[in-house]
Amino acid sequence: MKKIIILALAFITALQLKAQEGHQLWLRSKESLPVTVICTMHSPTLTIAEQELRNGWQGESGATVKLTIKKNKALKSDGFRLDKNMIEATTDLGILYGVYSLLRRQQTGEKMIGTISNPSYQIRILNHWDNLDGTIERGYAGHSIFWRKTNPFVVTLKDKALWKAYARANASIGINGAVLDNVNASPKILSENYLNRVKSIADVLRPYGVRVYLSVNFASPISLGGLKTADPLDSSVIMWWKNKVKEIYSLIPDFGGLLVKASSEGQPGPQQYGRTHADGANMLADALKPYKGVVMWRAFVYTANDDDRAKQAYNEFMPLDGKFRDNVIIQVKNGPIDFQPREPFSPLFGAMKKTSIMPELQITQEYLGHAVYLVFLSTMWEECLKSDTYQQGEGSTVARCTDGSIYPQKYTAIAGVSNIGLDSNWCGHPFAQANWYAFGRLAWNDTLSSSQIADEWLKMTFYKDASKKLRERNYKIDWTKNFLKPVKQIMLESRETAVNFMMPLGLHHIMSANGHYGPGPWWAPKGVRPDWTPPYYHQASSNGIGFDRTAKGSDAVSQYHQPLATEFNNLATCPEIFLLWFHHLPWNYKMKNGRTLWNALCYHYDKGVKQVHRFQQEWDNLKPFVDSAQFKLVQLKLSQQYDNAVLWKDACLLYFQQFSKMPIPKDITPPV
Ligand code: GCW
Repeated sequence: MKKIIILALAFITALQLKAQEGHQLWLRSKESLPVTVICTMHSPTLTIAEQELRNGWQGESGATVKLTIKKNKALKSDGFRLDKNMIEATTDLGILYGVYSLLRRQQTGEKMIGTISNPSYQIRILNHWDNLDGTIERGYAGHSIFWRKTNPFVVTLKDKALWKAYARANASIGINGAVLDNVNASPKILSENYLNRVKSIADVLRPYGVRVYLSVNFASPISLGGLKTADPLDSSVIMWWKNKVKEIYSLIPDFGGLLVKASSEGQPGPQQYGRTHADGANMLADALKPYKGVVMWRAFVYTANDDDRAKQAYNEFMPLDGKFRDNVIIQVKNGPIDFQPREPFSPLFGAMKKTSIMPELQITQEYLGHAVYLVFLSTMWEECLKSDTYQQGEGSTVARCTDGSIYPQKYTAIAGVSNIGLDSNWCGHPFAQANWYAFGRLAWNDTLSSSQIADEWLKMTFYKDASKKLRERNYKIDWTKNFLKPVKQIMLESRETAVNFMMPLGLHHIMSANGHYGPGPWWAPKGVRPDWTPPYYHQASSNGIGFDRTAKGSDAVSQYHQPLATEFNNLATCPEIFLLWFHHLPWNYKMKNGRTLWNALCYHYDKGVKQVHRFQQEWDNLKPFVDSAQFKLVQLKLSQQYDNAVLWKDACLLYFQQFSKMPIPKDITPPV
C-alpha cells in the first residue's frame, strides 16, 4: 500500500513538473555543451548559478568557467564582471546575475569580454495586484500564482514549482523583489495563516534573490488588531505595527518591507485622523528600520474636487519634501493621471529633492488593450525614463532623478505592476511576456534602448521555434531577415499604434468605464464623480477639444521646471504628442503640417487602424518561424485588436464629430 502511495505521489509530481515545462518564457531550454564550472564557495544561490551554467552553456565546448566572489570597487551591490570564461562579483547573487547575462549573450551574440554591469536601481520590484481569493485586479492572465480561494493555506509541490519558475524568470532579468498582494490590501494578509504562506513563498524565492514585500491596509490595527483607531500618532497603533513587523521578521528574516496605498480611492489613511502622508509613512518606517525594511508609499492620490486631477499628487506631496524618513520611498506613477497610453512624466520626478522617489510602471495592460493587444511597453517606459525634467539643469532625466545619479537617495527603486497569472503562458499574450522582460531589463539598466531589449527577447524566445525544413536551410540568415527584423519593427511601433487608434494628440482617459477596454468618450452618468468620466478629460464641445492646463487654465504646466513650463504652455512649442493634454483648441486649429485639428485626429485614428492591419499581414507571413499554437494565438489576438481598433476609430470619430460638425476626410474609411 505504502509503495502504491509513493508511486502515485511520484507520478503526480512528475505530471505537475511537466506542466511547468510549458512555462519557459524567454528561458527556452537548449541543448547544452559540456563545461566545467569552478567555484570555491557554496550557497544555495551559487548552486543555482552553477546548474544554470551547466544546463545552458552554448560557448566553447569543454571550456572551464570560474566563478569568483571578491571585492572590486567597480562593482555596485549585485553587479558583476564578465571576462573570458570568468564571472566575478562581490555577492553570490551577483554571480547568478552574471551567469544569466553570460548565457543570454551566448544566445544573442552580444559582447562579453570585459563587461561590467551594475544595476541602475537597488530595488527592482514587481507589484502584484493579487487578491487573497486568487483574483487579480487588472489582471488578464488568469488567477494569482500566490493565492487561491480553496485550500488557501495548503502549499503543494505544484505551488512550489511555479514559484520557483517565477523566481528564476525574475532573477534572469535582475528583478529582486515582489509585493505579493494588491495595493487595495486586505487586512487579512497580516493574519497568522497568510503570513505563514508568505513565509513559504519567501523560502522558495530566496535563493533566486527575490525578496518578498507586502501591501498593507492602513486600517489593519482596527480591522485585524481590534483597536479603536489607526491614527499613526497613537501609541497603541504604533505598538501594534511594531509587534506586527517583529512577527513578520521572525518568520522572514530578509523581508523587504511594506507598500501602502493610503488616503486614495477610498483606502484608509492618515488623513482620516488629520495626519499627513509623512506621519503615516514614518510611523511604519520606524517599525521597519531595525530590520532594514523599507516603506514604499504611493503618491497616487486625487479627490473629487475642482482641482485638475493631474496636479493633485504634486500639490499634496511637495510640501512634505524632506519630512520622510530615509527608509521611505515615494512611489510615483510614470504620468500624473493614471497609466494612460501616453502621458507626460509626473512633475514629481526630480521635484522632490530631499525624498527618495521611485517610478511605478504598469506592466499589466489595463489601459492598453489587456491581454488582447500586441503592445510592447518598453518604448513608453523609455520615453518616460529619458524625459528631461531639467530639475538640476539639462540632462536631469526621470531615470537620473530616481536612480541615485543626481540625488543621494538612501534607497533607489523602481516598480512594475505585474501582468503575471496562472495562464499557461504566464501573461495572457505571448508578446506580453516581452513587457515583463523589458521591465526587468530597464530596472537593471535604465539607459537600455527598447530596440536592444526587443532584440534580446525575440532571439531568446523565438530563435528555436522554426520548422525543420527551415532549419535545414540557411536558418540564421533567413531568421534574422524574415523574422527578427519585421517582428522587432512591429514591437517598436506597437505602442504608438495603440496611441493612434485610442488616444492620439494628448487625449487621455476616454476609455470605457470600469473595464478600461475599448472606447467610451461619452460615458458620464449622473451621480458619478466627474473625474472618473471621460468628458472631464477631453472637454469636447462645439468650441473645440482638449484640457486646458496652460497658465490660463488649470496651470498644471507650472508644476514643470523651466524651460518645460513655458514649452508646454506655449502652443508653438508644445509637442504635438501632448497637444490636447495641455491645450483646449478649436476644431479648425491649424497643425504644423497644415491640417486642421479635426483632420489630424481623423488621420491618427485611421493610421492606427492601418498599422494594426499591416501587423496582421506581416504576422501572416511568419508561420514557418513560429510554433503553430503560438502563431495562431497571436494571429487571433491581432484580429481582435484590429476589430477593436476599428471600433475605437469609428466610435471616437462619430462621437467627436457631433461637436466638430466637420466631414471625415475622403481618403479615410468612413465609420459604419
Ligand atoms: O489604475 C487604477 C486602477 C485601479 C488601481 C488604481 C491604483 C489597484 O484602475 O484598479 O487599483 O489605479 O493604482 O491604485
